[in-house]
Amino acid sequence: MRRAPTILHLDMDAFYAAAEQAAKPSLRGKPVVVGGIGPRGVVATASYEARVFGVRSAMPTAQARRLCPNAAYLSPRFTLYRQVSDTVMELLRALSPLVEPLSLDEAFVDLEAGGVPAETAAVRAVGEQLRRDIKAATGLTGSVGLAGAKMLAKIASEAAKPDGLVVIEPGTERELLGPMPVRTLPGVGPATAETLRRAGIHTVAETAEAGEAELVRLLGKAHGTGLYAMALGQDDRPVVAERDAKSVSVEDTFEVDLTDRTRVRNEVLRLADRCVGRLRAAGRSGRTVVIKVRNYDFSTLTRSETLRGPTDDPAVVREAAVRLLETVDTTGGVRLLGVGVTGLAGFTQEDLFAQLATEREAEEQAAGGAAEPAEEAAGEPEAGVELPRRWHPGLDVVHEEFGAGWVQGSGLGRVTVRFETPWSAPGRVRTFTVDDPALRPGEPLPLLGGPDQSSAPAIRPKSVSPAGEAESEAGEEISRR
Ligand code: TTP
Ligand code: MG
Ligand code: MG
Repeated sequence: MRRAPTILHLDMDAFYAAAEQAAKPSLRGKPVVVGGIGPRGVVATASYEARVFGVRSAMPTAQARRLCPNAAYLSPRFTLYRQVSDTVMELLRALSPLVEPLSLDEAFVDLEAGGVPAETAAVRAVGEQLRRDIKAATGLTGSVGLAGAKMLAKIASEAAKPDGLVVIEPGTERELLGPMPVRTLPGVGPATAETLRRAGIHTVAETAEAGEAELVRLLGKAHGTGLYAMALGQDDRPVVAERDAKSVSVEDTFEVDLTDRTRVRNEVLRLADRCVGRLRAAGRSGRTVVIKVRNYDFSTLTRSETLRGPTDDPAVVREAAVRLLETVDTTGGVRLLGVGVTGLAGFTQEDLFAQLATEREAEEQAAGGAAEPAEEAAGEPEAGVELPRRWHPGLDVVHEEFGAGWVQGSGLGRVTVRFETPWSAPGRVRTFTVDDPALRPGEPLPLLGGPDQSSAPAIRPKSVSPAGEAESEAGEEISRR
């Protein structure tokens, strides 16, 4: 534990949904749900306006539609989110060499390693300035937590949401954590919480009072000891720059052992996507794909496969992970699954081109299933009918006469488009036939900028486009590695 709150945790507010609201003026202040829009799709996230109705991440989209029928339901546009993420991560890297991205919208920063004086006033000023810089550079808001430990910094940013900053002064953490539900602590899922509840333990304070021996008796050695330390606010994990890391991996423990083979496979696919998300957030690629399987009896094994070259392609990592899974007997039940990529390299030029080529494809695929990528592409209202193009709601289009807009909906051979841009007033809706030759798919527009940039797509191949400001930064980033 540090004596000053020099660990910063940043998390963007309602990230995908906020990016969509910034891009689509007619949706500002309205409920927006981003995710798989098909019948088996899952919610990736919901704007705060939609959360009021109970819509949450990972909820089936069908359930969200029942709770909040008037929300806009949009397919994700990962190209845009990655672009915003890159901008945010660059701002963080300007604060310290020790930045640990956890996902596209979230990272730890070690401010002490960045030379910020170890005093509350100084770190608070840096956190507030960062929030202003993020707003200015992206148009979006993020929340900041500052504390002397990673766990506490993350709890602080959660408490700061939305659009806020919270500092936990070292020395006050036990008092602050005490009344919080035990679920607040990392690693406490519904099953652990239930075990603790049956033992009369509901809050963090009660967890600490129970004592280490009792927690070990209830939860086993590793989990019990770890939980006790966290209940005391003790967490000395360092911030690790992903750039220096040798591997990136993600894993999940399941409340109930998984026995269904399809479910196991879907979880592995989901983990592969999450792993690639972290890999990309760090601007890295890797050569070896690893899976980890812990069986019902706690026996744990890993399998790995080394590719011909480094990759950050979700399809390649998914395929390798599934191939590896096929070599493992999971019939007894699986407690934990993990997917990792090791042998990390920075981006090579070759990777970049390969990435650009597959990006469209991956988005097409993801647009149907989003948070549940294992699902097949969404059934459109007119599924079964041969369509010349698929117009997913939320995606960018350009019309020869009316200019840039986005798909509001499609069905029965028609597509409705709202013509507006991030810097325009809310726009009008027009309807076309799905094969209207004047209508074609567009590129994400920059969230900030203005009419003078309206012809410039937000994303261009970084290494070949003329140097706009964002691209020249990215170019330097690549050559540094
Ligand atoms: P989060 O930071 O967990 O959520 P959020 O940014 O939408 O909202 P907030 O932080 O204000 O509570 O996740 C970041 C993005 O990751 C989110 O916008 C969409 C995506 N995501 C999924 O696709 N599936 C999920 O289950 C979760 C939790 C997030
Ligand atoms: Mg977030
Ligand atoms: Mg997050």
